[in-house]
Amino acid sequence: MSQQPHTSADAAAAVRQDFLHSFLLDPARHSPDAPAVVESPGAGRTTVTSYAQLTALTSQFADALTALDLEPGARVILEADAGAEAIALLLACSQAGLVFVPVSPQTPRPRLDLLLETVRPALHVQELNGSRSDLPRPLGTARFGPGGLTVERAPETGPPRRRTPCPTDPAYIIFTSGTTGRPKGVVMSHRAVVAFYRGMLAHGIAGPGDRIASTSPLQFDFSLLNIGLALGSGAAVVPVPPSLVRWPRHLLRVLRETGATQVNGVPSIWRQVLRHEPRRLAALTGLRGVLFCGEEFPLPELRHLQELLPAARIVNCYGATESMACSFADVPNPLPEGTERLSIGVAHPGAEILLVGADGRVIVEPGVPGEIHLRSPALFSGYWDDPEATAATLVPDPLCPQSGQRVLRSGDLAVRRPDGTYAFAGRTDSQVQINGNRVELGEVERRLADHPAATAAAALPLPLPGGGLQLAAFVVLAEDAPPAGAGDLRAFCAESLPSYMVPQEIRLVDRLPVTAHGKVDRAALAAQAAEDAGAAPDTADAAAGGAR
Ligand code: 8PZ
Repeated sequence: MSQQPHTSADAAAAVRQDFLHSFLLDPARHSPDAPAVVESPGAGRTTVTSYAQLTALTSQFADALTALDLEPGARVILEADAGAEAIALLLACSQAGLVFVPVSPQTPRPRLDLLLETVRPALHVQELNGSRSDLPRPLGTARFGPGGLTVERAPETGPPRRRTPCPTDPAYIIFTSGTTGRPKGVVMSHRAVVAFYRGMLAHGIAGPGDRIASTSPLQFDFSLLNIGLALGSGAAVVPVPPSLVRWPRHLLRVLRETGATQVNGVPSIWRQVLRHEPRRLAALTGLRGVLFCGEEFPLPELRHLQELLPAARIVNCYGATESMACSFADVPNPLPEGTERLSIGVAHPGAEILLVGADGRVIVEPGVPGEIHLRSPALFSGYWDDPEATAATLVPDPLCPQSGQRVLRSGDLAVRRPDGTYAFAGRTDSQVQINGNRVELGEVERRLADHPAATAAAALPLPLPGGGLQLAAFVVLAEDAPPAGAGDLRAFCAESLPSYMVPQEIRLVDRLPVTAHGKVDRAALAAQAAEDAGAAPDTADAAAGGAR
């Protein structure tokens, strides 16, 4: 429990605690010499950045940003992978009252252009060796490195209309897949993200001395959870370069050389490690924890992980970018026989899950599926420049619509179990998770249908023989269109979609089957694909289940 402020200085300090940077760099939580960021980009090249160094770098970056005289709330595109400097830079944006928008250096140019048009940032920042060029004015451009921030072209902006950042201001914007074919910008305020961190830290998932490997790229908020969990606990974050995560030996080398005690990531990061390097994994006896989020962990793989790391605490974190996350539940070890679905627990302290039926009624009986609605101080402020989508997701409290309070309508189904915890039970819409990446099938379908040779397209997840899902698409070509093959369609998608949204398999078909309601019959497509692959009939159900 935090102490009550006694003086006006204490009160002002308490308000400052509601900003991302001051909360995470609060000296009360760590000692200056303790490691804050540990990196190992190549064999034998481990570097440690202490809290004192991270704080100094953050201030140096913040001074350079403040000198640009931008108004609070101006957006900064941060195009980088996670590392000590990138972390200092996002904290510096917070310190300077600016909103960071993390973007992968692998983002296709048309998608970056779309983001630039959408959020109209004041500044684009990349690493010293970043290759982005020809960025349009009036955008300012800068590069960052261990030596500080170098402004290449100052932003062209008017005099600031406001001066004082408030905790209700946006701290960051994260872009996720959108149903309408445009990515949706999830705006999170300082107050919301700090409220989330406070709720998360109450679970005691990490402590000083921990080294938390973060396997998610910076543009996903999972990496922000890891940074918050590590710095908020006085522990160190270990950003694993995205190019190494999918290579079991490289991943294990990073974990070994950095002395990682916890590994956080989507379930699919474990698949290749379990298959190819079980002994090397079991030899990492310093691993005390695993936290996963983003999708259900296939139970056979989870059991295998428990066997190899018998002493590790495994935490199932459930939630969506719109509230960063929602709940943390310890996975029982061993998993009881007959377990079909994992518990997602209950919402973190300060938040509450409510289940709502299709008829709008709040469900109180155990075992009856309903849509998760989340009441929380950590909800997003809205989708950037999209009031319609915001109103559809931040909805009046179903229990007391008169109050003006909004809750998050998640699109996720769950059932309450007799012990009061919840079990995840799929989606209400066509959002799917491919290797933990959120994909709106509609966004993929729109891109395919934009191809001059295509008249209709349906995307869906299909099971891979070795486990996991791949994104597949069925495309109908126009009769009079110039010839196009699956390779052309894939290349067309890759021009503007992130790689995880490019269908791995594209089939050309004469027509798309439809249901009695005239909707594309994805279950029939999945069944057809399973039949073609000679798979067991229940595989088709699994594929259709994620995309009702
Ligand atoms: C799940 C689960 C789960 C999510 N079991 N389905 C942020 C910070 C740390 C950890 C995780 C996050 C999330 N924002 C990650 C994430 O996946 N966000 S998302 O917005 O891209 O997707 C959210 C959706 O993924 C949820 O609505 C669920 O459908 C699904 N999901 N966690 C089963 N533990």
